[in-house]
Amino acid sequence: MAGLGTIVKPYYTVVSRMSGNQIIGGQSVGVWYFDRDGSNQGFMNNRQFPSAHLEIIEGLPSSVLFRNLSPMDHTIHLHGLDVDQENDGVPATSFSVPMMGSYTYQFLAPHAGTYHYHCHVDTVIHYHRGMTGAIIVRPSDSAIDRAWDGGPTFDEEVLWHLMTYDLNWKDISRSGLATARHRPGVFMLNGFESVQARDDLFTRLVATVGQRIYLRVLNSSYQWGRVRLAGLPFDVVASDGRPMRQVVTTDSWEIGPGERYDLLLTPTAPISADATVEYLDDWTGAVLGTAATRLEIT
Ligand SMILES: [Cu+2]
Repeated sequence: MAGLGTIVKPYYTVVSRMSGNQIIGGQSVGVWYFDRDGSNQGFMNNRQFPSAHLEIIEGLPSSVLFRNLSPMDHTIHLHGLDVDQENDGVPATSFSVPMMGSYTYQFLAPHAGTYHYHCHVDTVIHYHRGMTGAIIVRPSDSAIDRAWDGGPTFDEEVLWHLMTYDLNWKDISRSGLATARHRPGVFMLNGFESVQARDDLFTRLVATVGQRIYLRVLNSSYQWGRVRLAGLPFDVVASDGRPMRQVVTTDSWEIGPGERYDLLLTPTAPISADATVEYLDDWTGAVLGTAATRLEIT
């Protein structure tokens, strides 16, 4: 079924929480995250890492009422969206929202596509702790089975949040010497390592032959991520919220930190295999670790 199970609407209440807990790399890790409409949950309403995703509508005035219920300053930076300074959530050029404060970020999204939001206060740490989420801008008629007005349609839709984690950073609250280098030991998809990601309803790719799977990929890690769909060819149709000038057909695609790509897969034969993200060392290109989920085509 197309759609990610969220109501598409132009306004949200987003609440910051620093009281989350999730098992990461076999350890119980205190995570910080944004929830949607006071749900007390982050990604897909069943985990607290990464943050909840939002789905808004192209061309409609949109707003995110941010309530900071945590004991530190935070912001919401609308990464890739065309917003003015007041609503960009970068403390150095506007302001941050203090404990128990609130602010309504207002903006208009003129292009359907896959976007990103995150806290911009001491970004290195707040982001790594989990204050990062996706924003999907739906076409002007709010359709959940079409990428943009006049764009490709699809039968299944999946959102992949690429993330890595350095357990040495888990108790750090402020960036400094200890965070000068990120050495990830945990490699995830949507906040899960392979063992959980393989069967996660919101992560695995399941369809029948001939159906079109639309895969939105947001790289929230500090490394490049290389996506492979078990060797099957797919189309790269959009980049950072805009259609590709020319669609690229490939079996492997590399995505940098903060980037978004939309991939369209139309399997022509049954297959049961792993779809993978390989996380790459910036300097050498070596594979540091892999996250995998199931690709099941019947
Ligand atoms: Cu923050």
